[in-house]
Amino acid sequence: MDGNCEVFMEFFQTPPQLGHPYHNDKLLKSYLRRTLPHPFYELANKDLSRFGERVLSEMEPLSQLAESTPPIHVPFDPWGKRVDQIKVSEAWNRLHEIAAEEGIVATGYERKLDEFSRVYQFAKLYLYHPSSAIYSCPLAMTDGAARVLELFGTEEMKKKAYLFLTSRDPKTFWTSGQWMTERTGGSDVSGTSTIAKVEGDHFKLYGDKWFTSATTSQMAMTLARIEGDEKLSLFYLELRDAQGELQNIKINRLKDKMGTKALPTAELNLNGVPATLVGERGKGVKTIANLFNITRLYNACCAVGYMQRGIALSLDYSKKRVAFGRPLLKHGLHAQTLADLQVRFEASFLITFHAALLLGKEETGKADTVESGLLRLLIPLVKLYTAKEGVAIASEVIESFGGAGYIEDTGLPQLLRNAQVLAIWEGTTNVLSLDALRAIKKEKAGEYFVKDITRRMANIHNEDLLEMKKVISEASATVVSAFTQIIQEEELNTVARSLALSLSKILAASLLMEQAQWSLEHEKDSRSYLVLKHFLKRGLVEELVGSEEHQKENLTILGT
Ligand code: MFK
Repeated sequence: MDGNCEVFMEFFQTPPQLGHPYHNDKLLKSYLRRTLPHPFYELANKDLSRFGERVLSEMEPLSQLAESTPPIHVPFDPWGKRVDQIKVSEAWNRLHEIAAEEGIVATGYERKLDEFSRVYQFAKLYLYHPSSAIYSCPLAMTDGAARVLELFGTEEMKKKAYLFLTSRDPKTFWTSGQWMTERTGGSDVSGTSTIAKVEGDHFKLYGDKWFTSATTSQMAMTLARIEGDEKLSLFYLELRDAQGELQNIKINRLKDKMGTKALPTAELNLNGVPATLVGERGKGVKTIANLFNITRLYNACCAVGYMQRGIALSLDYSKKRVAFGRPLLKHGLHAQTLADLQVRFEASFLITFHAALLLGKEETGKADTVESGLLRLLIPLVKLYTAKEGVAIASEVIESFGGAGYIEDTGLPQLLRNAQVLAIWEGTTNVLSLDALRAIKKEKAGEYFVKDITRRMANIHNEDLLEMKKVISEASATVVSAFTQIIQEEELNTVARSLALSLSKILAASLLMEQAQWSLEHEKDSRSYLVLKHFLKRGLVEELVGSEEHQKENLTILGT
C-alpha cells in the first residue's frame, strides 16, 4: 500500500465545533456595549458570559437528547382509565428548569434594567433558543400570557398565575398555552366555534382546538364565543384540577410535525372546561393581540438565534473542511456566500433587538409617540422578515455542509425544519404583511416610520457614511410616495408583502448604519461598515405592485 492510499483510507471529516455562543458573537457584544448604560452592560456582560458556558456544556447536549426523544401520548392507563398523559423526555424537563433558573421570562417582568430589560432578556433568549429544542415556544406563550395577565388579569390571576409564569423557581414556574387555532383556520380566527356557557361567575368551554403547542403547560389563554355573542372573548383556564386530573379536556392525538420534534402539539376536545373571562367581553382578538405581539417578537429573536448558530457552525466547518486542495473558506465563492449570510443575519438581528428595545420602553412608560407608533408596525415586520430570512439562511447553511448537512445525526437538518415553522406560526408572511398594512392604514404607522428614519438619519454625521445615508433616505422616500396609492387600494392589497419587505429592509439599513457609525467611532472597527455596504448592495425596495390589472395577470399566469 503506498503512502497516498493510506492517507485516503484514514480520511474523516472533522465535524463543526460550537464555540462559546456569547464570546464569539461580535455583533451581540458590540450591540449591548452600544445600547446598554454602563452598569447594565457590566451586569449583562457578566451574566451572558456565564450563561454562554452553560449553553455549551449543559443545554446543547440536553437539546440534542430532547430533539431525538419526542413526546408520547398515553391515552389510557393499563386498566382502561382515560388519562391522556403526555410523556416528555427528562431532557425537555431540564430545559424547563434551566429556563426558570435563568429567568428567561422573569427578566422581562422584574425590570431590573428598567427600559433595557427586554433587550437583556432577548439577549438571553437569543442564546437559549438554539440549544433549547424549541423550549422557547412554551416560553414565548408564557411571556405573552404574563403580559396579558399583567394588563387585564383579575386580582386572583395576578396573585397566582402571573407569579408562577414569572417565577425563577423551577418548582413553581408555570408555562402557558395559547390556543387560537381551530379546524376552521389558524389565520382567520373569527371562525372559532368554541362556545363559552355561563356558569355562575365563571364559564365552561365546549369545542375543539386543532393546534395547541406545549400542551403540558399548566394553563392556557384561549378564544371562545360566549353563547349568543357575535364577537370572540378571551379566557384563562387551568388544564388540571387540584388532584392533577385534566379538567374536562381530552387529548385526541399529538401532531406528527415536520419539525419541532420535542415540542408536544396536540388536538384537544374541550367538554366543559372551567374558564375565566379576561379583558372585555367581545374584545377577545384585541386582548390576545397583547399576547401574540410578544410571541411574534420571540419568534423573531429565535429566528436570529438560529441564523447565528447555523452561520457559526458553517464558518467553523469551512476552516477545517478541505476541498480542491484548500479549506472551504479559502475558496472565494464559499467565503462570499457565508459573508452574505452574515450580512443578512446582522440586519435581522438589529431590527429584532430594536423592537425589543422599543417594547421595553413601552412597558416602562419611556417610549415617545413615534416609538410607540413604530412598535405597532415593527412587530409584524420583524416577525415576517426574520422568519423568511431564517428559512433561506438555514437552507444555505445546510447546503454549505454538502451531503453532511442532509444527514440527520449531524444535528443539522433540524435547523432547517425548525426554522420553517417560524414563518408559519404566530401569523404567516402574508397575514403579517396585511397586519402591517392595517397598521399603516388605520393607525398612522407609516408616519411614525418616516419620522423614525428621519430621526435616525439626522444622527449620522460620519463622512464615510454620507453617500450611503442618501441611499437610505431615497429608498424611504420612494416607499413613502407609494403610501398614498397603497392606502387607497381597498380590496386586493397585493402590494402588502413587497411593501412590508421594503419597509423592513429600509429600517434594517438605518439600524446597520447607526451600528456602523458607532463601531467606526468607538471600536475603530470597520466590520459593521462593510456589513452595511454589502446590505445596501442587495437593494432596499421591492417592486411595489398592486392593482386590479396585476391581479388579472396573476390569475391568467395561474391558468384560471
Ligand atoms: C419561538 C417562538 C414561538 C412562538 C410560537 C408559539 C406557538 C405557536 C402558536 C400559534 O401559532 S397560535 C396561532 C397564531 N395565530 C395568529 O397569530 C393569528 C394570525 N391572524 C391574525 O393575526 C389576524 O390578523 C387576526 C386573527 C388578528 C384577524 O382577526 P380578526 O377577527 O379579523 O380581527 P380584526 O377585526 O382585524 O381585529 C380585531 C381588533 O384587534 C382590532 O381592534 P379594534 O377592535 O379596536 O378595531 C384590531 O386593530 C386589533 N388587532 C388585530 N391585530 C392586532 C391588533 N392590535 C394590535 N396588534 C395586532 N397585531
